[in-house]
Amino acid sequence: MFDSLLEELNQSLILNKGVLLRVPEGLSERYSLKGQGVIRSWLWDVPGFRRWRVTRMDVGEKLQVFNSVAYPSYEKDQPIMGIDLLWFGLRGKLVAILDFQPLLQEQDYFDKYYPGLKLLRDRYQEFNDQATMRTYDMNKYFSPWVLLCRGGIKEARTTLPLVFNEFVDNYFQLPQTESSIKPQMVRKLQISYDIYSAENDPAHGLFKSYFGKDWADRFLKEFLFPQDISRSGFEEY
Ligand code: BLA
Repeated sequence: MFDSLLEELNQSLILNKGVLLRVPEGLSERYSLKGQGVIRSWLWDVPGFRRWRVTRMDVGEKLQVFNSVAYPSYEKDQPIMGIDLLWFGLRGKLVAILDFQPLLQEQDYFDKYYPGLKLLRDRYQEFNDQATMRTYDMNKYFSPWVLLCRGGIKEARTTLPLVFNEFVDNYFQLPQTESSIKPQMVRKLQISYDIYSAENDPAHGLFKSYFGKDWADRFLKEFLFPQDISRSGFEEY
């Protein structure tokens, strides 16, 4: 599950002149201590973005994960792109969340960046489950049009691939007009997104149980939500 979506995202990144970067030693691939799962991650350098990360976790029928976050350059005030897809095969349950995560919860900002996402959500009612959010505060870094689906095999196989495709295309087509937020402020807001996300991420326990506490702590701090990547230089692949 999700490999075709990963492939589709990779193709989009290449089309948008993305180049693979080196992931810090030890974080690019890790097998479970219990010997039944693997997690792999990639980092992309994409023009207009300061960081684009992708993670795929494969624990067979038990759990499949596809997670990606894109941070625009500090010179741009575009929303952060967030994707979190989970498939619990034994129960046949899909949890899919896709959002343009806003830096500001303001009308002008929504008017500028959200017409596409609004249309998308109007067309896919199955992705309208945001009322079921528990661990995150909807008003912080989620948009009013977050696509959230708690579904089954039908949604996973038929609707999700369509939504995913349009969602990614839409994100690349966001307006490129001048930023109305100063780079220093964008930086602050992106860092506080990482701090907030690291505190609220429901995945830490999961990572700990599969890959051990030390690795889970490092993965969260260094890869998922490093707060400010400009302090550590990544080499080109
Ligand atoms: C929910 N995400 C979850 C859950 C898990 C993960 C286990 C709970 C599933 C459930 O509700 O049954 C797992 N999150 C992961 C994993 C990674 C991760 C494995 O980050 C890393 C590889 N989460 C994000 C991003 C978004 C996001 C970028 O990482 C934004 C689109 C959202 N995840 C998100 C939301 C929920 C969730 C909104 C539902 C939580 C809730 O009910 O409040």
